[in-house]
Amino acid sequence: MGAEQGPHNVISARGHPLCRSLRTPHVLTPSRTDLRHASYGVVSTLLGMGAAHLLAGLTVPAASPVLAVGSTVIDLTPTPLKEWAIRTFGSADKIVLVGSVVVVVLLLAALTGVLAGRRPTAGLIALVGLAAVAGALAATRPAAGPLDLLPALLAAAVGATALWWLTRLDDRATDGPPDGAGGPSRRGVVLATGGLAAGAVALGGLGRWAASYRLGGTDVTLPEATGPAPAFPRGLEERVPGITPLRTPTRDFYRVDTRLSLPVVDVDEWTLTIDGDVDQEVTLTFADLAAMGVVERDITLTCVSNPVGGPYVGGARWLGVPLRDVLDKAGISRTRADQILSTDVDGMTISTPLRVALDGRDSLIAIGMNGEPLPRENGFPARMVVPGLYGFVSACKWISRMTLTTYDDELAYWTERDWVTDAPIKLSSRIDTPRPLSDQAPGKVVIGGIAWAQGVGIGRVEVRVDGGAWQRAELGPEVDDDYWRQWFLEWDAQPGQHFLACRAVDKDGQVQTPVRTTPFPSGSTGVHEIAVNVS
Ligand SMILES: Nc1nc2c(c(=O)[nH]1)N[C@H]1C(S)=C(S)[C@@H](COP(=O)(O)O)O[C@H]1N2
Ligand SMILES: [Mo]
Repeated sequence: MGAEQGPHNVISARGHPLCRSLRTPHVLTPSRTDLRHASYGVVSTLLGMGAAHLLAGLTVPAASPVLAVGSTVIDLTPTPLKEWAIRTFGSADKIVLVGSVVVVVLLLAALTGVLAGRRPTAGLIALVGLAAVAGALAATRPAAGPLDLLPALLAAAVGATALWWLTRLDDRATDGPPDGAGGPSRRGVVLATGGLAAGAVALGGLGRWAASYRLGGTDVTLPEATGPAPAFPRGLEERVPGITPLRTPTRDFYRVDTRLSLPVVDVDEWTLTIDGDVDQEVTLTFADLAAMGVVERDITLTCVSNPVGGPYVGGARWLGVPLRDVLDKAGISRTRADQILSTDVDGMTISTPLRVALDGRDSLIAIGMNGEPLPRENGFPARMVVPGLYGFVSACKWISRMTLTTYDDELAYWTERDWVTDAPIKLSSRIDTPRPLSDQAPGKVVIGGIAWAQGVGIGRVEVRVDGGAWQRAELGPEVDDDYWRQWFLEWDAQPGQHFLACRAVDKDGQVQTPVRTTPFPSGSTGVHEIAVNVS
């Protein structure tokens, strides 16, 4: 990739008569040489990264240098910057992040190459140093093992060898055809560089494929629910085109987590341990869980990072074991714990206030979603779901341990980053249709969307046009109080620009506040207001 930019042209341009005459001034010669060597640094680093990505794909995907560095950057990113990235780039935030990491790494790699051109040993040491940083980061991830060092070691070995080889080829290269002394032609060096670049891309691609291939299927047999949810009502989708479907199709369900690669979980080896301040520590297999008696619940999950009007909210039918039943296996009647510290298969932690989770709401260890096993993205093989709490304090995906402990003794990932510990989902609503800034024909326009008040239920939804009086919208079918509610209102649109706003009122009469707050530290508030053009 990197080798296709500037350096190639510069190298081949050297045969051009004009360029040849430019070769003499000493100021220009070093910079051209530097550019060539920079390309060697970039290509060698890419090749090392590609080889490491493949090895990681075959062993521990998250130990890939790119992913290890990326994950560390995610963890170290200050909360306001993270908020900004999610706001600005949405779900593409990780692509932007990995892209930025790669750009920085390749800049460093280019410098390494330049250094190697001048002082070969120093250049090689710098390249090994780059790989060592990645190795250190991979090996210090929460659930890292000794295997996690291997990809970085391989990156160092492959990268340094390639750099040494290219630097040496360049040294011996001649401007004409290969000379009698065995020196390669300039063209030969360019070809070698291009070949290694292609190799890097191929290795990296193979690594990606290996990782996803190893993820395998998620086909487990789900048990029948002893407490099946009632028949799911028909939503307003047909009546109100453009409205959020009453049940989010699984593939469209939002995804929010700190991961760059999906964890590889073999369900036959997976276990869930309950420990900490319990009567006795227990470890359950997937079969143990599935045999415990599962219930089915319709619950709307929401992310604390969802801005007003944002997309990080979804409604699904979850199949799972009541959380209390799972904790009772370990015995918690005498516990002094105030939090459940959940740990995922890779050591990520999420804490949930114990009393809230067990206050009678339908908290689950979920193993199914919309009639299927959990998708990889949403926590296969098991996750926590607690209605009414934002996901970051409740919905631990790929859960492998629940430790009964206290906030004084242990801090979870987001608690360390100053988010609140008890985070009830805020009463909110969103306009789905018409789309912001869309053009509408005058006459009947249907304004529609969704509203949620988990735990209490939506009492009514109101719509305001151009700052006028709040008008009551018509509600869609009710699923349950933990589930969102669709709504719509017919509006007689007159030509001009108009502002449309909505607000929810819960069944207790609490009105959604117009006061705007950011998602940090306990969830955004404010009403969703959009502009549309009628002409
Ligand atoms: N292991 C793990 N679980 C996690 C997270 C995470 O980063 N790691 N993110 C949480 C957050 S912030 C939310 S909002 C929900 C999102 O669940 P979803 O991706 O299935 O929509 O998962 C929660 N569970
Ligand atoms: Mo979240």
